[in-house]
Amino acid sequence: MNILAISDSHFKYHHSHSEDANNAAMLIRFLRQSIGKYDLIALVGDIFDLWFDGKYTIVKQYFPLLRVLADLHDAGARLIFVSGNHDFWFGDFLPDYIGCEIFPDGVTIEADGKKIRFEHGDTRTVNDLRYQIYRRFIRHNLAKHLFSLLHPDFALQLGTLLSRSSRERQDKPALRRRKTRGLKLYAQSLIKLQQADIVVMGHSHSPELIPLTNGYYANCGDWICHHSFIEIIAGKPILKQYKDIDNPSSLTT
Ligand SMILES: [Mn+2]
Repeated sequence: MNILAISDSHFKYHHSHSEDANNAAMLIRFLRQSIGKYDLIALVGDIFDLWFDGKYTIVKQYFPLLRVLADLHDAGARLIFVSGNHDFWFGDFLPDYIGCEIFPDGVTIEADGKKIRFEHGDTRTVNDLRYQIYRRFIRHNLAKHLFSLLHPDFALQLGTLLSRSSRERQDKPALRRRKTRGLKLYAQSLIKLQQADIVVMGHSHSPELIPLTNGYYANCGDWICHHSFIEIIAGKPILKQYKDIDNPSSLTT
């Protein structure tokens, strides 16, 4: 079985920097080149920088990404989407119109005799109680319902303000690294308990493939700095970086 896992592209509806637009275009090109190559594609959270879909509405700026996801699905790939800390308010759009299965807290898949766990990782950081409380509140159905009562254009702006303020509170790199150490520890414990052979996560934005006793911890990295992804071919994980031949400047990174 050929599996692709990506995370943390933070695809935006509004590009405030030219880098955002470049990263978005690169992701679309990569996914377009992936059509027909994979049996399973795992989207391991924070694919969208902010997601919501209403009873009658979606964010039209996401159409290029949604279209390629639909094409991947139509070409035979099973699509699984694990919620991140930026994309979790999913309505029926992704499952009903794209054919994406949604897993709010992660999922374990069996393939080629391996148990593969996909999880974003935001609940596995260490010393992060404040975020865990915020997460409970923001994922609550009441918060989602109140948001859905707003005009979508206004809701989107409000959501952007909220996520911007949470970004401004973001930790310095050293503290972030200490917190995301929890992801590898979690992977180690799952493998020890024989609940997984390969644990694929995101969230840290650090691409990693670490062999452990009886398994692997794999982190997809991101599509902001690294343009990295994990392939699992016949049960063997590989960490790769996309080299964008249509955009030669990306080859120097
Ligand atoms: Mn995240």
